[in-house]
Amino acid sequence: MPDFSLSPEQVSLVDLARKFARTVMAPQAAECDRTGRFPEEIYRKAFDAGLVNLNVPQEYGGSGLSLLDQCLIVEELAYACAGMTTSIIANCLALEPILLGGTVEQRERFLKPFCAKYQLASFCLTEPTGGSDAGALRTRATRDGSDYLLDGEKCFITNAPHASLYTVFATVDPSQRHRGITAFVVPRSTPGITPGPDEEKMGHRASSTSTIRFEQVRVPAENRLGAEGEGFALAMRTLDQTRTPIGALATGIAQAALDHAARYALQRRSFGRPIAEHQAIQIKLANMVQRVRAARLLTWQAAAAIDAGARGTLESSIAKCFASDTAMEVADEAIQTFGGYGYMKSYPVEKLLRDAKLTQIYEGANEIQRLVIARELLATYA
Ligand code: COS
Repeated sequence: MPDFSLSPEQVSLVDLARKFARTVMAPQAAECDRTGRFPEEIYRKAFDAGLVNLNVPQEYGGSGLSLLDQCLIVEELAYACAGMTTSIIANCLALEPILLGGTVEQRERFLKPFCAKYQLASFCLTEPTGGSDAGALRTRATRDGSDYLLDGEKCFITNAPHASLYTVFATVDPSQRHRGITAFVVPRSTPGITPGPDEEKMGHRASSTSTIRFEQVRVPAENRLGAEGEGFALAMRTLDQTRTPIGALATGIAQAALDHAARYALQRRSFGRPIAEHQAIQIKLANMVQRVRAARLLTWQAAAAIDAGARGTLESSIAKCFASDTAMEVADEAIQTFGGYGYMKSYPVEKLLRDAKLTQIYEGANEIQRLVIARELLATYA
């Protein structure tokens, strides 16, 4: 019988993240959502609390947490504000290629100074002409002596205008499709980098998303992660690690929606009694709690499998896909439980629906997750 209880250390992590989320993040969440403000002071406090760079080993200055521990934290943060959580965990996504593909020397050179103080990093893969078909990216890496020159444009890049470090995927030869893709670590101080203005987004409005342009950006070959052509597999291995925390983030949104709906149902009255006593509402709540718990279990299962050494391609796609669909469904049902009030911006649940939507799209649209799941599944029957 598997033991799903948390260790005392994990309970402490949850307590730390919950306290931070509810006392520091939650009070600012509605204002940041309304104005689109990027609350950098909160991200600094998250860094001081040890809630940023969760995946980086302590020897390099990070928190050195297992994936399951990261998921426990991410769910708590997202319960308070998914947008802020996206900006906080974007560092994990951007730094993962250095952890997976960097040499010991590169990890020392990039991660130690980066993690020594508050800084943000961005993962630069998606381009205006292609997101799902990552193998078709067009940003060029042209060899020039002992350097490369990067030219191209990325889009939908979290934290791009605020980051001091970028992991950039570019191709040394587009005719080779994914076999030409190569990964580089690029400091913001390198000439030729221009982040675009913040996009006006439907949700996750406390996070920053923009394009970023690279024009004749000179990067020394010692900033290349792995060999030429190894970048695509490195991006996929990175996403195998980071899609599970997106499952946790979506679970946090879903749990918040369920909590709001249940509390509202107990105090809102219709036909002479609390609406929680109507079967129509009870059935909604019963379906919601099942989905939320299943999403959490699938997320924990994926994290535990990866922590135990599995590649996790199948498990992380299942967790991300199921939990994000759950967040959408549960937020939708929470709005329905609130009725007209649920549609109003002065109530908290419409934000949850807008935030949930992105979790079905980023780190691989759920159509791509289903493609990955089907491929992995069918391979076990072949
Ligand atoms: N780990 C390691 N290697 C992997 C891998 C993984 N999880 N997945 C694929 N690869 C390797 C394959 O083994 C193959 O290697 P070879 O060249 O040696 O044969 C290579 O990568 C190409 O794989 P594949 O044929 O599966 O590539 P496709 O172009 O058919 O599709 C998908 C790949 C669609 C799965 C990929 O493009 C993808 O995940 N797209 C979504 C991208 C995304 O999530 N973007 C969000 C960015 S962050 S917001």
